[in-house]
Amino acid sequence: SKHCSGQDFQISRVLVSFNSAVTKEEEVLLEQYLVGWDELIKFMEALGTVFSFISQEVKGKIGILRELQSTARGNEYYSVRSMMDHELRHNLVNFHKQTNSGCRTLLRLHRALKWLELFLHKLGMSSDESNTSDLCQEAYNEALAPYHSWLVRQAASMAFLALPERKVFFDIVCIEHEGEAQLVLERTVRSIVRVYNIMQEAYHSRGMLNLP
Ligand code: 1PX
Repeated sequence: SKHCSGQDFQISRVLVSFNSAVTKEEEVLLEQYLVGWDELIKFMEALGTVFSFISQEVKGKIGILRELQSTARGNEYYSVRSMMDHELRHNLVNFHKQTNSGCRTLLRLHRALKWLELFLHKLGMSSDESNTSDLCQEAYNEALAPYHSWLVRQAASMAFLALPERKVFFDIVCIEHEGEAQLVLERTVRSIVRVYNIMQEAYHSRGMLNLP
């Protein structure tokens, strides 16, 4: 459709951004990673107002990280590992209570990326009879629900019911023919998995997977 040639959301841009976030040395570049999230926000905004509480939440997290990048020590926020080591070295990471550290903020986006990986994978494998709300809910239950409060879980489940059906979805992400959906989605999933695994290891090796 027409919007796919313009500035709107394209699933391929997500793939390109997350791919370019990973260097030869297996570093994740923070700025490129956030550009990937910018692309995802465009998509959420195309889905309509029901999802704006979710995109506002993501924008808030991105805003905190960009703010940190713009400070005097901003160069320390070049890659995920340089950010972690900088914040740990200067005791900026609180393991007992919630703060606005880069590490705990990025961890929220990191967990959400697991949801996206599962959802896109399920969508790629889905058939005509599949229901996007169900796929979304299943992925959410696996990846994100364990970290969310009861109230947030209820709100999320309500939002999922407003998701468009598969065909509309493929149109929004600019997949023209259903036949290419699986291929495009699997390539996107692979780029997400690559970034996710590197970050998971970085959080794990520093004992930071459960930051409040
Ligand atoms: C084909 C492309 C699909 C693009 C989808 C875009 C990705 C959306 C990812 C949404 C992730 C949202 C949550 C991220 C942060 C978070 O977990 N925040 C919670 C904890 O924060 P705190 O600072 O208090 O520790 C916060 O409590 C959560 C707030 C509201 C989020 C509610 C549910 C998220 C649902 C998951 C995705 C639904 C997107 C539907 C679009 C297909």
